[in-house]
Amino acid sequence: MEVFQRKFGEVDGKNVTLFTVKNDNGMEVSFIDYGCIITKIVQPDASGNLQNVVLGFDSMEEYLQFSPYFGAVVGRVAGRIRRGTFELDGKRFTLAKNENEKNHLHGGKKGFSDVVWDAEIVENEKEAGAILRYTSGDGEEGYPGMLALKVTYLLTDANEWVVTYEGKTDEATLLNMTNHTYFNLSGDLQRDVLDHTLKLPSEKFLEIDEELLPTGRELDVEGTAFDFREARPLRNGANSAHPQNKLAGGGFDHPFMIETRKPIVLTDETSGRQLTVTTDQPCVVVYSGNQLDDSFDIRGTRARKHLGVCLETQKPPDAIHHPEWSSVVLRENETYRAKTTFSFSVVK
Ligand code: FUC
Repeated sequence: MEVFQRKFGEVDGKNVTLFTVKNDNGMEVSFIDYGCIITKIVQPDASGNLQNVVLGFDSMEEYLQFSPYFGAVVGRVAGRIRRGTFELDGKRFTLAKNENEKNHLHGGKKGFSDVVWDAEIVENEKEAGAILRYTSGDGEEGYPGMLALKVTYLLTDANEWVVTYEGKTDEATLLNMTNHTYFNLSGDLQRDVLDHTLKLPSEKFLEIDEELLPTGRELDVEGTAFDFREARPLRNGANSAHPQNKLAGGGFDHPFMIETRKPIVLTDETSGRQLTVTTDQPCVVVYSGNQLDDSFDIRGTRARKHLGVCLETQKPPDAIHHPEWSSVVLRENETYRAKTTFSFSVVK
């Protein structure tokens, strides 16, 4: 399989390159080396119609102006860190507070989503994509340690988009990366994602507060709109009177504790498109695009609430303040590794 590349734009005096990889089934994934942003995923529907199933833009300017982390890799730490501060080995660190000058969100003011990575193309018989590398300096956004990062994107001929993350540090630091792609499997931006169904191997989700940060309580999904053990439409959560759905802005902005390697399945019955996500991570943040508004256009269509859904596989947000959850501390003798596979198919 082959990777095509062309100039996409410029940022900070650097060229940004767009990479496109296609397989024999008509599937196509495009990404740029800025923020490792997935700009487009083209997938056939049940009748073979090829359409884009993710939210993204065609110009660098739009990514710089509007993007709510569309398609990007986020880090060092995905999600929010309360008050942008934490203690590690007896030392207090202060991070960039990029949400309401209160909390740290998705890596800060200039996180992994806002820098140009070095891309090395990978082309094999059955898969192709790129290895993207970035070195995050000691003190970047307030985090300790110099971090060497590697993100690998591969599209396979089995219609899988495989994402692997690796990180090494020279001093103890925090690392918890994810990809922030907004899916809309309908391929039609006239339709939102509320009729998509989701199936999730999760018995517990994390309660959030008004600042959308986990309170520390794990709640039972049983008897709530959070119970996705059987497939159900996202609309149930958008319409739900559950205080947690209301707090999230009408829908979901919640971490779910999941059994690793069990499939998370998103389906759009109308187009017949299905996405199956498998991960080695213990948590997925389901964000139903509640904060998307009509302040910008997405490829000619006005953006609006619920136009996409993110399935952010990771360790729990704000885990540094909750020792009972998986640790996001990375030490100098360790390698951070995470892998998530997005597998595209159709149901008749
Ligand atoms: C998600 C959410 C947020 C936010 C953002 C763009 O991960 O948790 O609330 O709005 O992404």
